[in-house]
Amino acid sequence: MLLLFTAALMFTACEHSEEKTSESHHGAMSSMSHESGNSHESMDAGQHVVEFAALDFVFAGPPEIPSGWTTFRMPNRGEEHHVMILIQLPDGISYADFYAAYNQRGATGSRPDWWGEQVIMGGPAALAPGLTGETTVRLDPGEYAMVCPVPTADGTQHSALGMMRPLTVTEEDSGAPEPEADITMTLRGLEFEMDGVITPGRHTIRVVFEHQPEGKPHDVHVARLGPNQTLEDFATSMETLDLTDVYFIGGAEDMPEGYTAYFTADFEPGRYAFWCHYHSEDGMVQEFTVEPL
Ligand SMILES: [Cu+2]
Repeated sequence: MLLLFTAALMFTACEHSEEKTSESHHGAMSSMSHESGNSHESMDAGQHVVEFAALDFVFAGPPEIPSGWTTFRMPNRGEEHHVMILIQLPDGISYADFYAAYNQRGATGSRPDWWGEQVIMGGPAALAPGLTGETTVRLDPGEYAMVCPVPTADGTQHSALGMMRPLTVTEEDSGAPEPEADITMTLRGLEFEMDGVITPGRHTIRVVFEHQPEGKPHDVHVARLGPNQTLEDFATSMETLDLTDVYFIGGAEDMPEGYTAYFTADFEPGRYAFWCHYHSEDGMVQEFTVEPL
């Protein structure tokens, strides 16, 4: 789908010419969340969990998995933020075809007829180093590509550095049930519509993609805000794709209209932001607070 590469372009639009450090801010946040992020409990007994570790710059995990409800657990063992976008390839298109087309598109801008038939099927959203993301989606059998288009400081996409790989989803069904959630988020307009309150602790949030505007779908990334970081500061960082001062704890990458994803994250008391990749420029950035118990 074009979308991914629009996204990639957005990610690479900003060149970082200067080295920035923000030890106090980032250091404090990192130490804060490392412990809970390393939890290995899955969201729910009975889930089918597959683990793909995110490294700089590769996804380490199995080459094939069963179809059906699947929890993608992504420990970020790298030093940069990562995402995992699952792309279902059109019937008859292999990963080798996709890879060749991807490179050709990068080099010449041309793309094959089938390019627009790829379908983004979600996956774990932006995740800071040291944390473990868990996002559950239901996948049909087929050939997939797993991609991280997050840019390095010099603007190179992780996918170009090796963070792109094939995944075969087999006919065998995982048999796992749809997860249970204690909070539901509905995405249809420019608001993250919440049914339920996020309290301190671990939550599984159901994300209902009720309306996906053509060519510009909703997704949700959750960022923890620093003590002195305003929502405006955060929005500015994301506009310029300067990831130095941002700290994402997960979420759900976009899926087609009518689909549902689930993500699990650990929340400590504090201020957070929901951020939608394509609609942040339209104001789809929303602050919320997790109040201490
Ligand atoms: Cu990455």
